[in-house]
Formats: sequence, structure tokens, C-alpha cells
Amino acid sequence: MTLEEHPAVRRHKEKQAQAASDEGPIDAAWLRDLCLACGADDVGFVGINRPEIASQAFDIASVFPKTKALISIVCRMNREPVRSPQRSVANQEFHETYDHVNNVARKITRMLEDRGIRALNLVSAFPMEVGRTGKGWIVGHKPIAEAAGMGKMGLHRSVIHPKFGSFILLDTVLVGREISEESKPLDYAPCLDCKLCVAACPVEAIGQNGSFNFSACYTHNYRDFLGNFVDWTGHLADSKNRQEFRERVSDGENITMWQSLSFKPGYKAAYCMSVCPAGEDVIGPYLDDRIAFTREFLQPLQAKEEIIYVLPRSDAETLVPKRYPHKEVKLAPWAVNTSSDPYSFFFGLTLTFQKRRSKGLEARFDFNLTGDTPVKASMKVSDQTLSVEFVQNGPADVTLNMPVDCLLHMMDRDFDLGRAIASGQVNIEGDAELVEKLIDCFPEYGDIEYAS
Ligand code: B12
Ligand code: SF4
Repeated sequence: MTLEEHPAVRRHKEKQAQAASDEGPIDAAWLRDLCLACGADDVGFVGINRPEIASQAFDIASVFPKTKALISIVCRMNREPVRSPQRSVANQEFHETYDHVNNVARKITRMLEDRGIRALNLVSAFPMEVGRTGKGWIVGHKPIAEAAGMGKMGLHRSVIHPKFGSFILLDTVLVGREISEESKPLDYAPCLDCKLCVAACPVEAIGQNGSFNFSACYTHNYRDFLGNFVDWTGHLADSKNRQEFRERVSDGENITMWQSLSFKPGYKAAYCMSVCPAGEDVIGPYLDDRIAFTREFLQPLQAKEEIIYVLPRSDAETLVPKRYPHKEVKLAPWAVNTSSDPYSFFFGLTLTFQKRRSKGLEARFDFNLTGDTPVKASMKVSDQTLSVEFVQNGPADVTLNMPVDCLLHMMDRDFDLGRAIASGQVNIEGDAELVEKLIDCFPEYGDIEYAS
């Protein structure tokens, strides 16, 4: 038998001829029906050249260079389990929906593949490229969902669907063919600006003005995930004996970690989603009686006795004992791999900035970092916000000339600024006290010392 006569080759050629005959854009109405039949609760379509996703074009090409269009998939979570203060119930709902939305994306991809259309289903959340430094996820689903008209990010930063509200999870399918009609973004924001999410978050990760304290959420909510797991293994390795280990990590925490490893990692909170009244299907009880809504959905979360993980010298460390004296506060280190690459390090500072601690500081700091790759950067603290730029425009209050590693040590607090200045290691033009104040805007990096 020649290669041409081989059954697999003949069937492939037949399919090729069929695919060539439907080579134009995929019919949007047909595709929508297909996605809903696969289990999606809503879908929207976005072309690869849309400006809203331009910043992700490189990452999209890195995983599927043939991408011409994207399908944004929304799957609903059941509301009551997500609202429950009991973590097992809420986590089960999160994980089931994550599996479901992944399966839906996979089914859609299979159906397209069977019709000769190349497609790739992304991952909803985990697994991610967690081993590498920097961002672990490939593509961010939220901006795609916004562009596809699936909702808009609310004050709490999650996408709120106009009908299902915050109780949704997202995924994206990359498609190697254009789609006949693209979806438009929503022309209003479903968020009501009620700020219940601000009140619900035990570590005040969500600010009244929409600021987001990444490090506070990551340290508490993700205690059983990623770098925080590495911290747990650190305790295991550093403890002299089982007694010391149990002093550092309680039996309850160890068993919780066992459960996370055996089943799926448990989120500690996600309260910002639980209390959100936005969305046509959700809003009724809130409009009927706001006080009753708060009593039913917010107060049980606030009253819950639980461990809250906070970074040393963070806003949450001060705030949680005052606001929630019945919750136990435990210190945990900043467990994101702090890179010695100055660009990543400065970016990391935007994730750990503590706005309450920055109150009263209004200053611009120029950094001239020396080392293998000299870097010029400018940090501005104003009105309890931090901005970082890699250009130096205009006069700075303080200019710091120093080697890159000094910056790292400064944040670890294993650094005596006065001595470094005296020894000529660091040169400061301006008020050195402002530098102390700047350092105080960040939690203490590095491992936590335990007296044993
Ligand atoms: C990173 C991430 C997080 C981070 C940051 C959250 C955030 N606001 O972006 C942390 C760990 C804190 C987090 C927490 C949660 N997440 Co999350 N998370 C993601 C992920 C992987 C990417 C998000 C993203 O694109 N952000 C970029 C832009 C759009 O968001 P941003 O707010 O402007 O950016 C912030 C961060 O992303 C961060 N960041 C940006 N670039 C980089 C780079 C590095 C190296 C680092 C470390 C951080 C970082 O800094 C920004 C400022 O805080 C997506 C899954 C995915 N692949 O898309 C899920 C996703 C956003 N998460 C989700 C959920 C459900 C949660 C939690 C409720 C977890 C839970 N189940 O308990 C909480 C909610 C916290 C909150 N209020 O936002 C859902 C949201 C669904 C929805 N309705 O929108 C998503 C879409 C997963 C999914 N497939 O459905 N998450
Ligand atoms: S809880 Fe209120 S403020 Fe927060 S996202 Fe939902 S509607 Fe917006």
C-alpha cells in the first residue's frame, strides 16, 4: 500500500477537503449554541486584534500562535455554598465549578477540532506555570471576559456578570479561525459600589477606592497554596523536634494542609464574592432589605472564629486584632519569590505596598541602582498610593545611589541604613528619614524568626 492509499491518509485528505469548503469565519450564532450545549452559562467572542487584549497578545501567541479569535466562557457557581462561612462547603463549590468550566472549554475545543477548526482550551486557574519566577498564569481571563461583554470588574476586582453577578468562574478558548460577529463590552458596570466586599474581607485587601492589596489576599486566602506551602515546609525543616514544630504550626493547621494536599487546596476566604449583591439574579433580597441582607450574608463571616494570616509590619497586622478580636492572628512571611532582578523587584513592591502605613508620606524617590544591569527608577508615594516608573522626570525629594542587593536587604530589614551611608555603600541626596518612612510602607520581607 502506498502512503496515499493508507486509510488514515485518505480520511485526512477527505477531512481537509471538507474543512477547506468551510474556511470562512465561524458562524457566531452556531458557535454560541455549541458552547451553551457544552455546558457554558454564557459566552462572548473577541477577535485577536481587539485593543482590550493587546497587552496579552504576546502571551496568547506563546501558547497558540494561530489564534484569530477568543471564546470567553462563563460558568455559574451555586450561590448559597459560596456564601457559607464553612470553608469545606464553599471550597467544594469553587473546585467543582473550576473543574466544570475547564471541562466545558475542553469539550468546545474537541467539537471544533472534530470540525477541522484548530482551537486550544486554556486553564481556568490551576495548574499554572508556578515554577517560574514572575507571573505564573499564561493568560488573564478577566480582561478577555470584559471585552467579550461577559461583565465588568467590580470594586472587588472580580468580573461581575450582569445576570449571575459575582458567582461565576471564567475560562478562555483560543480559536484558529475568525468568528463572524464579535461581542461588545457591557455599556454599564454591574457593581453597585455598596462596599460590602470591603467590609467582608478579613485582611482589608479591597480598599474603599478600589485599591487592591495583593499581598494581604495572597498571604491569608492562599495560605495553603504555592509559596505559603514552601513556608510550611520551612517550618518542618527548621524545627528541632516535633514539639517545636507543633508550637510553630498547630495540629489544626497541619491537618488543613494535609486536606489541601489530599483533596484540593482550600481557600481561606473569598468573602468578597460571597457578600456581593450585584447581578439581576442576585440583587432582589438586597433591594428588599439591606440590613437583613447584611445580617444574613456579611455578619456570619465577620463573626467567624478563624486564623487570619498576616505579613509582619503590614496594615492587616495592626487592623485585624482591632477589628476582629475573636479571630486569631498569625504571622506569615511574604511568600512570593522575591527576584533579584530589579524590574521584578520594583513590580513586587507594588503588590506589597501597605497604604495605611504610608499615611502622611508624600515624596518622590529616585533610585540609581548599580550592578550588572544598572537601573534608574522612580517611586512616588502620594495620597496612600504607590507608583513606580523606570524614568526619572522632574525633581525627586530623595535620590538613592546604591547596589541592587542593598534594596533587597532594606526590605528584609536586615540592613542598617545609617551604617551603609557612613561606609559609603549607599549614597543619599536628600532626607534619609524619608527613606526610613518609605521602608515602613512595606511589610518585612524574609523569613520570620522564631524564638525557640
Ligand atoms: C493572579 C490571580 C489572583 C491574584 C490576584 C487577583 C487579582 N485581582 O487579579 C490573587 C492570588 C490575589 C487572587 C485572588 C482571588 N482570585 Co484569582 N486569579 C488570578 C489569575 C491567575 C490572574 C488574574 C489576572 O489576570 N490579573 C491581572 C489583572 C486583570 O488584574 P488586576 O487586578 O489588575 O491585577 C492584579 C494582580 O493580577 C497582580 N498581578 C498582575 N501581574 C502580576 C504579576 C506577578 C508576578 C504577580 C505576583 C502579580 C501580578 O497585580 C495586580 C494588582 O493587584 C486568574 C486566572 C486567570 N488565568 O485569569 C484568577 C481569577 C482572577 N481569580 C478568581 C478568583 C475567584 C479569586 C478569588 C475569589 C479566590 C478564591 N476562590 O478564593 C480571590 C479574589 C481576590 C480578588 N478580590 O481579586 C477568578 C475570578 C472570577 C471572576 N468572577 O472574575 C479568576 C478569573 C479565575 C477564574 N478562572 O475564574 N487571584
Ligand atoms: S460587594 Fe458591592 S462594591 Fe463590592 S463588587 Fe459587589 S456590588 Fe461592587
